[in-house]
Amino acid sequence: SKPLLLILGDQLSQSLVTLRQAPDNAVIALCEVADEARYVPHHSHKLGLFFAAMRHFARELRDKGFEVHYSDLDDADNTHSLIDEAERLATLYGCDEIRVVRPGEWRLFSAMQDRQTGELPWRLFEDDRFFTTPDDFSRWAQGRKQLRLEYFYREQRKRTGLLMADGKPAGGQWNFDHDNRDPIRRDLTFPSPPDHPVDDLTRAAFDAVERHFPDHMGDLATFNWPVTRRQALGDLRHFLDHCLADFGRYQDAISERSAFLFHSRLSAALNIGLLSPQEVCQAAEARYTDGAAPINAVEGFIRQILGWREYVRGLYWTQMPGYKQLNQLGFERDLPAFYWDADTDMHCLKRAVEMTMENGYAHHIQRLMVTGNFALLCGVKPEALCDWYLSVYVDACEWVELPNTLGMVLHADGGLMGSKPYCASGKYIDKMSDHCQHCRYSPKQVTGDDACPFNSLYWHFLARHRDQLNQNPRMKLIYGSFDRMAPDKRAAIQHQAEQFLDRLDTSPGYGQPGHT
Ligand code: FAD
Ligand code: DLZ
Ligand code: SF4
Repeated sequence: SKPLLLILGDQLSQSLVTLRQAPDNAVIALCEVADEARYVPHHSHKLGLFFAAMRHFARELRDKGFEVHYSDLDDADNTHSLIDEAERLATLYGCDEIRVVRPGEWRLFSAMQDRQTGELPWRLFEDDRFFTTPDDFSRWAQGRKQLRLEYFYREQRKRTGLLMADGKPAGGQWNFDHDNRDPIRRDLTFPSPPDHPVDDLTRAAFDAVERHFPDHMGDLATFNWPVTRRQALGDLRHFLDHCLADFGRYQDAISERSAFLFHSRLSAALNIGLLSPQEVCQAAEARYTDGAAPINAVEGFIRQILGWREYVRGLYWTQMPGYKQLNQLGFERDLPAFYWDADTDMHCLKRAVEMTMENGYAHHIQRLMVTGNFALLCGVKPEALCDWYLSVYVDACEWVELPNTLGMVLHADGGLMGSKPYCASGKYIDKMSDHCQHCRYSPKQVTGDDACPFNSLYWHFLARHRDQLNQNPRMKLIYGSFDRMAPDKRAAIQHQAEQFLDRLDTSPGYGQPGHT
């Protein structure tokens, strides 16, 4: 047998199971295809990242002695579809099967599964670069009335032994979240991430992106993501040395002054395979053991990777394909136009979208409590919001993007990702950020020309979905304070929110289908 090993753009790990088990006659294929670049209008940094990293990975494999075919976007015979391209190359090289590791998206997974019994059979391998497999998750979920991250996470701590001492959680608690709520102090300075030089291979990938996708969001002049394992290890080291110790306490903060704060910026490198979640968690744990970083920081960080990252992946694979159709709160609105160009006078949103445009990145609290919260309060339909998140972030792969957007932000999965919606008013953003002092609106006012729109939208959202949300004991207090408001105040708030929503521009943004 002579296999073709198809390596997808987010499978750039030397430890990939198909590579570990590659016979001497195997042909390896990496394929740049327009279908993957266009099915949503990806940010140019995301395209640059994938293509530059794929080109470097192909070179590393060749250097190790593998026979590698690299389909370039500019190749005249490129079919521009992953499935067609793999089959074309298998025939070209006389291969009798195609081996591929589970892709990161249902769309490709089901197309590949359908081809397992064809004349040129596809063989799917489980992705063992995670702590858990979808089967592990499914076994854990079986028979549970409610799925909760916290219980899944504790089980993974016990199973892996990460941050465990004599069978007990290090530091005496599983979770140190209550220590992780500090806003940014005015005198605080932020570490700057290392600069990665752009070599010839990366430059050529950027040129291809600029020629083929000139109207996608972003400018490659500001690109600074790691495209090789070596660069990714440099970013990991930088995070451990300069950010980890403060990661915990500022985890929920938002600032005008920095797009990255003390976050790791490692999601893209992890998701495309340049780093493994195991090595990242072990390296963070070692900083706790050495006394270089406190438990609240290290536990908070490891929970994101060992907990959330595995949990969302388990949910994705066990709930798809139905998950993508869920819309529990019945949302119908299109995406506001400013999500594509930052043209809004709401300062927190403007800054979150500007940072996104500049870096293909926004940190978790911006994604959840600024752009996410606003979309939730306005009732943006899941497919529109999910396409946006999948397009604009360099780390966006559907297995992780979808549960976060549809589940955590839009509460469209009926509570699998969170027992209650993460809805908040302008008061919350004011507490956690320094944005409001630069804004034309006041977070203290609920009605009137200067009132922060988040405030009336918040109450309007709660009123609109009372039937679904007031069953939740954690929401009872909030509904109690709404009900204690004078009726004319409640009516004024409703009016304010409705006027705002009537004026909200949802025409398709620049680079979007339907945009004129
Ligand atoms: P850090 O804050 O340094 O966290 C460390 C690591 O933990 C991250 O690199 C990431 O691998 C993991 N992590 C943290 N939070 C989550 C989470 N909620 N789910 C899964 N992993 C997590 N993350 C993606 O990797 N891809 C996405 O497409 C994506 N889409 C998102 C969409 C929305 C609406 C929201 C609210 C969150 C999304 N996230 C996504 C999760 C999170 O926002 C990013 O992982 C994080 O901001 C990446 O930056 P960082 O590496 O600096 O993270
Ligand atoms: C995101 C992406 C892009 C933009 N381009 C390619 C590509 O040309 N070739 C490829 O193999 N993969 C690409 N990817 C990643 C795939 O879309 C990814 O494997 C799936 O989205 C699953 O996560
Ligand atoms: Fe955002 Fe409202 Fe604050 Fe303006 S006042 S920055 S819109 S929260």
